[in-house]
Amino acid sequence: MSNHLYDRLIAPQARNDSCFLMLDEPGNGRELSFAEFAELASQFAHMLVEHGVRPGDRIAVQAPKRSEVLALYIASLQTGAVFLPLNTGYRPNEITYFLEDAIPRMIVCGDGVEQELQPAARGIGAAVLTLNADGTGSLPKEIVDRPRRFNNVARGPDDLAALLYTSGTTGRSKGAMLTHENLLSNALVLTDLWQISSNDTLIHALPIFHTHGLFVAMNTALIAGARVNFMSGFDLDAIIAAIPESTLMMGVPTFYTRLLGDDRLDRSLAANMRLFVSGSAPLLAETHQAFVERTGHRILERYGMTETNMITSNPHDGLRQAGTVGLPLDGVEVRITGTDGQPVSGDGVGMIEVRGPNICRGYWNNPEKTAEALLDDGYFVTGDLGRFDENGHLVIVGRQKDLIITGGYNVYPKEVEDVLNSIAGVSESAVFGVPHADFGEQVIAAVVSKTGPKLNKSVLAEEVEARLVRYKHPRKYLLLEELPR
Ligand code: MCA
Ligand code: AMP
Repeated sequence: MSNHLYDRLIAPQARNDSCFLMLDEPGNGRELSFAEFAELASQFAHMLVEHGVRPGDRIAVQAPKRSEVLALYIASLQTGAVFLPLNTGYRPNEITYFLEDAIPRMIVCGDGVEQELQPAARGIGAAVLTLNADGTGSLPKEIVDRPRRFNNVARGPDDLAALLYTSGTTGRSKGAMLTHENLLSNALVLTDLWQISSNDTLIHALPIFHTHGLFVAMNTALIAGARVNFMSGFDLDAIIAAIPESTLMMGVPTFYTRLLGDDRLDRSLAANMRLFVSGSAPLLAETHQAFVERTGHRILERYGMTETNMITSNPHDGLRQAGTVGLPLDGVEVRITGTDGQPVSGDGVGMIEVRGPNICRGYWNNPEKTAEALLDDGYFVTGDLGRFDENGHLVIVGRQKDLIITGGYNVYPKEVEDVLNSIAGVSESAVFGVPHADFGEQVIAAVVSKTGPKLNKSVLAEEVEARLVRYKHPRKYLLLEELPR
């Protein structure tokens, strides 16, 4: 049956025996062809159906970066389910919130956290399967001897394909509801714009629980029939070794500053490379320039959001201008509005608002936040401030939302402050970002104690450690008598 996203991502590759994934994971061999991957996904689809997964059900996955997770993503599409990837570093209390909000039919996690997630899973009646970094766990066992073909459930453009949680300035994380068409339209435009083809080999060192690593990188590679060097994470030596054999890399700015910090990066190393793409956080103009001088390559910067997929991109051919995020993608409209909500003329600064087939349907179970973000005329309010330059390129000048981006991960100060403020002895706190050479920004907390015994920094750190994923942790605590206002 017709399945909007699957039919473009996988169906054309279903008999393609050429290499799709180059894997460094135990138990899977070195390479997986497109055809083998399609069969693996179908086996997972049979498994999902046997577990009672119905169209519209959510499949929550907090599992290591392995090809089985990609296959589960595709299997979710095939069965009409909604894929819900979760950061592998989230603490059980963070995961419990997502589970209780999304009420998935199935949860896939590592053996190490299974026991901790079981009570929440029982509460919502979800099955729990496990997948570990070494490929062991109950999930892989479940697909042995399953048929390698699956009759897909019919899905149209507006059906949900994925639910990705993204934090907000106020309140808890919200699940952005992404449809088949949101993902497909964006992947088609990017594949075309960045001229990705079956001649490409992509260095994939990003996590696959975010838009960047999962959709921008993997959907485009699938559509183009490109080969993917699927690395378990960012390993500088592995990337340096892969560059001469590769043509394409996608990364956050930290990838590029780390590469620049290594003397092995030079023109000859990068001679085979066709394109370096950066996004998720601002790429400093000096990083762009240093990269040109060292390698001869102009990093192509693009801009997007979980809720909108990619919005703008610098051109493949033409002016790739440092400090700008480029032109609106084909089919995507971008406008700048003032505080009165009216479009700003010329190069005036204002709120970046976006409309197009890439914009999510809204937030799961959250009509109020949906109404705040999605305007009646279809524009989505990004919370980013920007202006257009004389070439029509978008320049992001700041953010109206209170957000720190560290190494491409978003930290909303309010969420960290809420944890700090709940600790006995804390009167109030302020969490903010300071520039950081490796991560772009670093999280710092200023904390005021209630009158009484002085606060102990290690108590603060312990509490934060238990309740928040590592990248949200303040790297420094300033104990103050009062907050400077
Ligand atoms: C790791 N650490 C971090 C971060 N990553 N701390 C703050 N911010 C981070 N991003 C911690 C580690 O836990 C460790 O802590 C210490 O910092 C050093 O870790 P290191 O080994 O250097 O880190 P790493 O494993 O090499 O990871 C750095 C990384 C990674 C490769 C930059 O953070 C990463 O893959 N970032 C990409 C995130 C991403 O995909 N973002 C896209 C979302 P300790 O040793 O003290 O325990 S945005 C998106 O999808 C939108 C739509 C878009 O536009 O793309
Ligand atoms: P998220 O939805 O968590 O993926 O984060 C999206 C946010 O990341 C955007 O609203 C921007 O603030 C920021 N972002 C993404 N790409 C860029 C970029 N190229 N330059 C500056 N900020 C970016």
